[in-house]
Amino acid sequence: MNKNLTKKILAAHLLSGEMTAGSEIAIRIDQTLTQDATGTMTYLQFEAMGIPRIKTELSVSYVDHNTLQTGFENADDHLFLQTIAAKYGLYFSRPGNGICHQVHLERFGIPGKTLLGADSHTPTGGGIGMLAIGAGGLDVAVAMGGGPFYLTMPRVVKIELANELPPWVSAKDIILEVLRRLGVGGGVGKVMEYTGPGVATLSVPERATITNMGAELGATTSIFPSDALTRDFLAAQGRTEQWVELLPDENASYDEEMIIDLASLEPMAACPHSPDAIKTLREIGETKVSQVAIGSCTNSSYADLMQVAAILRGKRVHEQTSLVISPGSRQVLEMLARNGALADLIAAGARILESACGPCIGMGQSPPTGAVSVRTFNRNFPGRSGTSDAAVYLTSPETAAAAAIYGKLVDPRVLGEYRRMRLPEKFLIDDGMIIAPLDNSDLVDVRRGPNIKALPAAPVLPEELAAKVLLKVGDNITTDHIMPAGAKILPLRSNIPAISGYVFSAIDPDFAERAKKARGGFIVGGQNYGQGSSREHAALAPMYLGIKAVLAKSFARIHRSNLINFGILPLEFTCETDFDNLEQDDLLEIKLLRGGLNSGDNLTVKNMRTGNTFLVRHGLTPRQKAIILDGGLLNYTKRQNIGV
Ligand code: MIC
Ligand code: SF4
Repeated sequence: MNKNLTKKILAAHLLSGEMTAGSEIAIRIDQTLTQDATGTMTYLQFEAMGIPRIKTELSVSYVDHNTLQTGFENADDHLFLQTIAAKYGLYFSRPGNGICHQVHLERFGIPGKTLLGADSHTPTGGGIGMLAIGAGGLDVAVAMGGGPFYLTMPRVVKIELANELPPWVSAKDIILEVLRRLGVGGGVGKVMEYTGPGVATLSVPERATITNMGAELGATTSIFPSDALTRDFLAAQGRTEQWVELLPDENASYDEEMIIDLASLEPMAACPHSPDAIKTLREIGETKVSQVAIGSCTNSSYADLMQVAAILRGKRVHEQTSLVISPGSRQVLEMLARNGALADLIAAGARILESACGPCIGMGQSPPTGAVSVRTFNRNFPGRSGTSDAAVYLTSPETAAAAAIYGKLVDPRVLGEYRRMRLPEKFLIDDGMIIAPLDNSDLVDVRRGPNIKALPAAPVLPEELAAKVLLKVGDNITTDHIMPAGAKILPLRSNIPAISGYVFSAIDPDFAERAKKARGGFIVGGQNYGQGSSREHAALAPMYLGIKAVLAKSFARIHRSNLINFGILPLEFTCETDFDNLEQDDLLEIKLLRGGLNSGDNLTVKNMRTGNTFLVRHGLTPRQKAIILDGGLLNYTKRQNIGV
C-alpha cells in the first residue's frame, strides 16, 4: 500500500507493535526537549532512573516559561536545569534565548526525525517535517534514557490545502478553520497530515503555526512534508546538510480526508473561552479591545513580527489599548533590532518583553477586569491570562495588529494593501546562548535550591478502593482547570507538596483541603477530560492528594498517559446515564481491583448512596496495567531496567 508521510516516519522508528490504527506501538525517539516548567520534574525523574548520560541523538533543556523571577524559586530552577544539562549531556538554552518550540525549529529540528517534548506544543516541529509529539515529563525522561515511547497507532487524516491564501488571511486562519470544523476533541487519536498545492505557498514558520495549534484539536501530532521550502528554511538557518526530502507516496492512503480551499478563507478568531469557538471577524463585529498581546510559540516568528512592524510603521497604538510583544526567540528579536523593525514597533507604542512564553502562560500582563484581550496565542481557556473574567480572542498577527491600531476588533482587510512577508535568505545565526554538552561531566555539581523538593513516592494500587467523589465536573476540563499556571503558581512546579494546594483552585478553592482530609478519593469528569497542556503536575499533584481514579466520559491523550504514569486509574463510563446519576460526595466502591484489571476491560463500581452498580472501561494495554499495578511508570521503569 502506498504510504503516507506519517506512516513512513513511524515505520522507520518502529520498535514493536502493529501499525494498525488503535493498537499500541512503540517507537524510537531521536530527539527530546523540555522546558523549565515541566523540566525540573522530568530531570528529577531521569535522575531517579540512575542512568549516567542521555542516550538520544540530541536532547535540549529550554528555559522559557518561568522567566519572571519574583522570588528565588525560578532562578533556582534555572540553575538546577543548567547543571543537570551539563551533567547528563544535554544542550541548555538559556533564559532569554527564546521559546522552546521556536528555537527548536530554528536550530535543531531535522526532517524525518522523531521528537518527544515535555510540552503539548511540541508538534510545532511538524512544520519542518518531524514527527514531533508532546508527552508528560516522565515519558520524556524514559526516552532520554533510551527507552521506547509508546503510543496508540493514530488514524492519519489527510488535510489537502487547495489554492492560495488571499491577502490579510494567514496561516493562523488555516488552523482556526480546522478547529472550526473538528472542535477541540476532534483530533484525538489522529495525526493531521497536510498535503496539496497550498503547501508550497506556506513557509516553514507558517506551517509550524498550523502544526503548533493542532495541539488544540487533541491530535497526536500534525505534519507537513519536507520540500524545497523546507530546504530553503534550513539553508537560511545555515543547516542545508540536515535537509532530506520527505513526501508521502503518490496516491498514499489515509484514514480520513478533508479539503480546505485556502482562497475561500477569511480572517477569523477563536472567541472566549475555547480555541474552537471560531467566528469570522465580520461575524464578531467591532468589539472594544483593552489589550493586544503578540507572541507565543504559535505566532512570534521573524516573518510574523516583521508583518506586525510593517502594519504599525508610522502608526500609533490606540490610546485605550495596550500592545505587548514577546518575540519568539533571541534570533527574531536581534534581527528586528538590527533591521530597524524593532524601532518601528517601539515608536508605535508597543511594550517589548523578553523572548519567552510570558503572557501566554499568565507570566505577567494580565488584562484588566472584564477586559477583552486579543492574542496571537493558541489557548484562551478561562483564567489562563491571569484575569478570571477577561475575554480572550485568538487571532493572526495581522488581525491583532489591526486591533492595536483601532482599539477594537476589526477585519484586518480595512488596513488596505497587503504584502505577504517572505523569509530572509539568511537568518542571523548566533548560538551563544545555547550551552553545548560537556564531554566529561564527572565533576559537575548539580545545584538544588530549597524550592526543589524530592519526588513524592507513588503508592502501589490497593486491592479495593472505597472513597468519595470529591468533585464532579463537565466536558472539556483543561489542565489549566486541574493544575492552574500563572505567575503565582508556576514557581512551585518543583515543589509538589506546595503546588498540590492549588489543584482545581480556580473552580473549587476547597478541593485540595477536602481531598487531604478525606485522604483521597475520585474525580468525575465529562468528555475530553484533561485537554490542553502536557503538564504532568495535573496528575502528580492529584496523586499526592490521594486521588486514585478519574471517572470520565473520555480523556485527552497526554493527560490519560500522565494519569497512568502516576498510578491513577483513568476509567471511562460505558453508559452516559451513569455519569448523570453520580453526585459529589457519593461513596464509591471498586472491589477486586488488581485481579479485575487482569480479567477483561471493565471494572464494576458500586455507588453506596444508591446501592446501584455500573461498569467502567479501563482500556489499559498489558503494559499500562503493569505500570498501574507497580504504582506508576517510574517504579515500572526501574523494575524493567529500561534503557540501562
Ligand atoms: C501550556 O501552553 O499550557 C504550557 C504551559 O506550555 C504547557 C506545559 C506546562 O504546563 O508546563 C503545555 O502546553 O504542555
Ligand atoms: Fe509557552 Fe504558550 Fe507555547 Fe505553552 S503555548 S509553550 S506557554 S508560548
